[in-house]
Amino acid sequence: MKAVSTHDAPHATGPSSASTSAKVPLPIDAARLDAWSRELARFSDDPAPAVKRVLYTPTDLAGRAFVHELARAAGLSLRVDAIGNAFYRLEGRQALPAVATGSHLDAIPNAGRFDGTVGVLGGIAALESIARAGIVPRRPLEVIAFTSEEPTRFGIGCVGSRLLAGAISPDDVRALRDAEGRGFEDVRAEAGFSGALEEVPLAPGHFHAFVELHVEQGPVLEREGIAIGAVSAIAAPASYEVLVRGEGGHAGGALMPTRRDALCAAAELVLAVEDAAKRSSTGDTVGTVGICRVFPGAVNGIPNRVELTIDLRDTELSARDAAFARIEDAIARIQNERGVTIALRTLNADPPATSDPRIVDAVEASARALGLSSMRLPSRAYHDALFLARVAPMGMIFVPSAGGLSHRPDEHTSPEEIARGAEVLARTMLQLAEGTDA
Ligand code: HGY
Ligand code: MN
Ligand code: MN
Repeated sequence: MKAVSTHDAPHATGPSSASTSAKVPLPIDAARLDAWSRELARFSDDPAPAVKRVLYTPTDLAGRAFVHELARAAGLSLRVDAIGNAFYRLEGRQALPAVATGSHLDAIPNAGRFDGTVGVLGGIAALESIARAGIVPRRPLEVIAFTSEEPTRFGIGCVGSRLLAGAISPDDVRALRDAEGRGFEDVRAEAGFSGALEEVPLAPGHFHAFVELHVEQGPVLEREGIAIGAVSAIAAPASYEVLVRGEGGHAGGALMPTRRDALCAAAELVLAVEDAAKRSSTGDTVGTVGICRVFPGAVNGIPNRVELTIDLRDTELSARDAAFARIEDAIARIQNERGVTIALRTLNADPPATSDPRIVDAVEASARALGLSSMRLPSRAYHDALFLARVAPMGMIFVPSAGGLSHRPDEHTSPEEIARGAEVLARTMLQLAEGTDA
């Protein structure tokens, strides 16, 4: 789909200023926002209550089209770029760099209905509330639905926001292959997106600020009884793919001393990843092996090849690096002791991002203005905001996750909590848009 502007937003009438907009109520209809979320969750390739929307699948495209329609009905204009990032825009009084928000609509297998969607649907509801209040912000406001925040199809997350922020090159995107060996460009074209990937990157300064609303995906806000999280930093994510090669053979005829079992070696590596994270000095390091493919996959065939992925994170880059070094030591030891070969390829190893203090302050001020409690906390999940931070001052707003759960069908945040987050977002964006900074 070419970058398009399918409909121009009607301009709300009557200018406004920071003082007026600060006092104007910006109500968010919690029930209607929840209805949007439930309707969007019906676009899924997993049976309810699970949600699965994988990049460029028909279900992903149908979910996008549904949200485009919500944005149009909310009076926002639409632009879609060459990789599928969608920009929903409310014009401002002055032609200045916009204040943006946004998140993602794709969902990993067996996910819930809140991860990502709260930031897109909540953003649309926030801009609609501003327009309905008759406020014309000094700066334009935009909601972005980023393409491929999840790594499900091509192994690397945030492809749309990385490309937009210049954190991945168009050539490296074109080199991506999915598990069936299909190239990114073929899949993108088949999904109807055309135009050169070179058109996607936006220069630093294109946005005045970027603030993402997201469910916490952790237990802190609920445990502390806090309504709003003002995110201080986003953890540094890294992911790797590992190929363990041993020697196959007959499960009956090959005696134990002769074996070079790839799965037994991989099992030691899986436990080494867990141990490397647990031994971290920060207590914040997390290590996960989420994918393990065993070949030939026969009950009576000794595994000769195992493919693994490793996901490793910490808010402190040095701690993540130290954990990675422990994993590399384990790889050398296991190879030596078991006579296997273990090849590791880095898929991504990104630095952390720190929120802009002005945006953190604006989030806290907006929560206070609504009589809501707030606290500062890091995000251990990564988000599109991690990459938007490279081209604009960044901040995030968290709302609680029940039980701290996410990436599961039973993830939950109440309609009232989401509506509160959307109203804090609306106020924060207005405050940033009306700000006197250039
Ligand atoms: O994995 C993450 O942190 C994000 O949910 N993609
Ligand atoms: Mn996610
Ligand atoms: Mn997310």
